[in-house]
Amino acid sequence: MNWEAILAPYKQAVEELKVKLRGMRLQFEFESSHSPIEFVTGRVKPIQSIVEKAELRNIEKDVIETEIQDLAGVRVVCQFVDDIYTIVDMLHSRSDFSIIEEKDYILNKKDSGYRSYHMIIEYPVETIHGKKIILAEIQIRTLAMNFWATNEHSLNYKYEGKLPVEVQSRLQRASEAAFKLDEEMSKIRSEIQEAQRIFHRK
Ligand code: 0O2
Repeated sequence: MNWEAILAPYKQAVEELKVKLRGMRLQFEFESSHSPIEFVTGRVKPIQSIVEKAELRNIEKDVIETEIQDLAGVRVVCQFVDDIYTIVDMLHSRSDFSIIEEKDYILNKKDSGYRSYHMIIEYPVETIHGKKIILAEIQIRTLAMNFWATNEHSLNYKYEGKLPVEVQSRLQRASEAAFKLDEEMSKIRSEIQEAQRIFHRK
């Protein structure tokens, strides 16, 4: 398989989506209002992990592009939980892509302790062969959720998905602590934002 050629439109989509989402952040900044976006990252799934995921789930090569929905992935990281839903609402009103699936792993956290809001979108990319509509995943989460997910992801990689029970239970506790942190920060949100406005003006 010519992976480079297959993944080229996905690479372009990730770059375009990063520009667009970072543009939202800049616009909030120019208007001197609180930005619901802290930062934006993106990646094309590495070939090795595409192959591994396809093997694990018995996905045939010719359906990889429809069955693996996160070949293109962008991540929006927010300060507060409410910001996540502000972004979700804003993404709903956009006309440059359509949302085909949403998973709220904040209201329904995963057994692992994972929390995040996921959107699968259909995104049109202009290629040298014409328009190609690809699937992309947008993950929206708080800084605390991101901290937890990044660490859990590293541990899963280290233990090849077979986490020792002790590590699993620590991760469960860490997940609850991250959730509590988000709750506590939300309660003093207006104070934090006021402080950050003053800081910005200086
Ligand atoms: P990577 O290495 O990040 O690319 P589904 O078929 O809907 O049950 P699917 O397709 O895996 O499952 O979708 P889901 O559950 O929305 O997860 C997609 C991505 O979300 C994952 O991609 C991870 O990035 C992230 N994710 C989901 N669950 C967890 C979790 O328990 N811990 C962490 N750290 N991340 C999670 P990949 O391909 O698994 O991994």
